[in-house]
Amino acid sequence: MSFSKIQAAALVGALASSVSAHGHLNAISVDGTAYTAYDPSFQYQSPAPEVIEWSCPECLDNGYVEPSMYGDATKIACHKDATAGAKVASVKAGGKIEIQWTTWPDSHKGPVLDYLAKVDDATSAKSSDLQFFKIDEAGYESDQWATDKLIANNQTWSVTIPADIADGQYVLRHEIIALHSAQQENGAQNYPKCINIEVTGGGSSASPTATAADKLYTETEAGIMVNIYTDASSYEIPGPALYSSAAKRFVAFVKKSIFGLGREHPREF
Ligand SMILES: *[C@@H]1O[C@H](CO)[C@@H](O)[C@H](O)[C@H]1NC(C)=O
Ligand SMILES: [Cu+2]
Repeated sequence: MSFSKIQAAALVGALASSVSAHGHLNAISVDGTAYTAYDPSFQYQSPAPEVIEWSCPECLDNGYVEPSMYGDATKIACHKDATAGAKVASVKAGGKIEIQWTTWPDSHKGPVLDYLAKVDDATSAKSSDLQFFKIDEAGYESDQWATDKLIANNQTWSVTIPADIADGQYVLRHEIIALHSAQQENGAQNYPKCINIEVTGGGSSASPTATAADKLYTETEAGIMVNIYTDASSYEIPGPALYSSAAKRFVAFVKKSIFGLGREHPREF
């Protein structure tokens, strides 16, 4: 049987989408201060601009990390062979970080997730040493994917730093997972980006339980291998449980105790 026109069109489409439409970060605003984002073309500048975002020379194609790489922290933590940014942005605990992408294709629907990893010195941190706790997650709600909301908000995602975490430096891991081909094995596409921050004025010294990058996801968990064309409304966001501040966890505990309604992974409400 010959290679059909449909197969050829699908192949051309897949190749085109792997190089063209994806974005990278365009700008990062930390507590209202604008910071330059990393651009993969920086590798051709000498000296390369120093920024708070991690460098990823392999990201010239604006490509993704695939599920077969989930066991490799040097890929899934902060994108392929990424290395620490030279600068660090200061943010107050409870403060806000606005992360803007250059563009995002409407077809690449999926969740947006944000994590923090506590580090001594973010500028010399290594992917394989990062231990992440999740501070923000959005999947499918009210007929909208998180990526639809990001596109509608000028390609921008807003992350609030927990008010109760310990002061010090962290690597913020911001990630979109595109699920348009996730009905097949190894079909999900992870787009992680890392940003160096220093948290000041934290309300307490909470040190949430954290997970190494190579343990964040498995290739076949419900939120990674999923048919979004049939199962969007029951979508389960992947990765470890969301960290919520002590007060929120107390409310979740009371609700669970009284109503027996608590989720296994309590969410913010
Ligand atoms: C969207 O972002 C661009 C680039 O950062 C900015 O110039 C523009 O004013 C923003 N648009 C809105 C509606 O905020
Ligand atoms: Cu694509």
